[in-house]
Order: sequence, then C-alpha cells, then structure tokens
Amino acid sequence: MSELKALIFDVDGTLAETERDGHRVAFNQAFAEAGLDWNWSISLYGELLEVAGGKERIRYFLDRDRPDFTPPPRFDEFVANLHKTKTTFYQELLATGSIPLRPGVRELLENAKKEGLRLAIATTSALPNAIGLLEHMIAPYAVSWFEVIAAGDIVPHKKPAPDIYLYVLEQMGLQPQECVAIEDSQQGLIAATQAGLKTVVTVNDYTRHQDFSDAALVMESLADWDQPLMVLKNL
Ligand code: XBP
Ligand code: MG
Repeated sequence: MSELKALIFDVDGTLAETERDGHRVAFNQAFAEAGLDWNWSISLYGELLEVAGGKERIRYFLDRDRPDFTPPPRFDEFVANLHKTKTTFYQELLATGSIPLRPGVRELLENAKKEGLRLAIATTSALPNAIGLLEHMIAPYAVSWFEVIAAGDIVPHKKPAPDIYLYVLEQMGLQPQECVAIEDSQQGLIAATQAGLKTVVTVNDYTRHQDFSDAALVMESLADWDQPLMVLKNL
C-alpha cells in the first residue's frame, strides 16, 4: 500500500451515535411543529436509514409508508422547509451536549494529528450538523483539524454513491490508496469502496447486521483496535 496520508471520517454513527437520539428525535419534533401526525419510532427509523440524507429520507417515508399523503403544491419547498426546521431542532440537541463522541474517536483524531495525518469529513448530513457536532463534542476549534468538511448537498448524489468521497479526494489532491475511510454503515462502505478507498467499519446497533465484506477491518468501536470483529483485508 502507498504511504498513509489521510483519514476520511463519516459523521453520523461513526463519530457519535447521532441517529437514534439525535436526528430521529429532531425529525419528530419538526413533524409535530408542522402539525403532521408522523412519528418515527426507533425501529421504523432503522428501516428508513436505508436512504441517506434527511430530505431524501422524508420522501422515502412518504412513498413507502404514507402512499395516501397528498403532497402540497410546492412539494420540494415543503420538504426543504421541514428539513430546515429539523436541522434547527438537531442543533438544539447538539448544544445540550447529550450526543457524546463514540469511544476511541477523540483519541484516534488526536493521535492521527500527532502523526501528521491529514483529516477530512465525508458526510451525507447537512454541513451545520457536522460542524455543530465537532464544536460541541470535541472543541470549538475542532473544525480546524479537518482540511475538508464535505457535507450534504455539496455533491449531486449521496451515499452509497461515491461522489462525496471523490470530492474529498479531489479537494485534498490525494489518491484513494493514500487514505483510509472510517464508516459505520453499509451505504457508507459502498460509497468509500466505490471511490477506491480502504475502509474501517465501526458498527452500531442500527448497522451491525449489515454486509461489511468489502471492509478492511470491522470493529465494535474505534477503541477496540486490539480486538477487531473481523479483519477482511490488510490496511
Ligand atoms: C447520515 C445520514 C443523514 C442523517 C440526517 O449521514 O444519512 O441523513 O441521518 O442528516 P452520514 P440530514 O452517516 O453520512 O454522516 O437530515 O442533515 O440529512
Ligand atoms: Mg454514518
């Protein structure tokens, strides 16, 4: 393998368990505020995670579970506004400090920086969400640790498309063989793998049943380097 120069991190589910007690809660708050009777339970949300991206997930839910819903005339705007409200609620949740980093994340980031590795983020979530998590859960200056924070609608196609990883590689002027991606989900693994990146997967309750056979390493958490769940390829 070429010399390792950079680590590219997914955010949701990888840096922190943001989905169940963060994004899901914020979606439900936004639905309630809009007077909608939609409520995403923990298990339903696990199914909806099949689709990455909040706006895309709302549409997927309506197609799948509410076929009788009559879309308002300006449907795109309706979804965008709902998502904007959700982002505000999510920011409020982040500010309470109730969504801590996963074990080993801070140490890995600090050690990588000490070793001179370059850092980047490739997330499907909206930019303010990625920044908010870093600022509230690491430090107000933690954003500066990351050379590129690629988020949300910056690319046309969200994960599992490789676009967001290809964008990061282009911005950093790096080849995929010089980087490792850190992901928690199969969609994220597919995106990174299709961009040519070797990937370390750190599973969580929503993703542990997924197929990670293309990963280099599968771990319970980023604190468990000595006890990987599966070593599938050399890093
Ligand atoms: C996770 C996602 C996002 C979040 C919601 O992204 O799929 O959609 O669930 O965020 P990743 P938004 O794992 O790539 O970080 O509502 O801002 O889209
Ligand atoms: Mg993720």
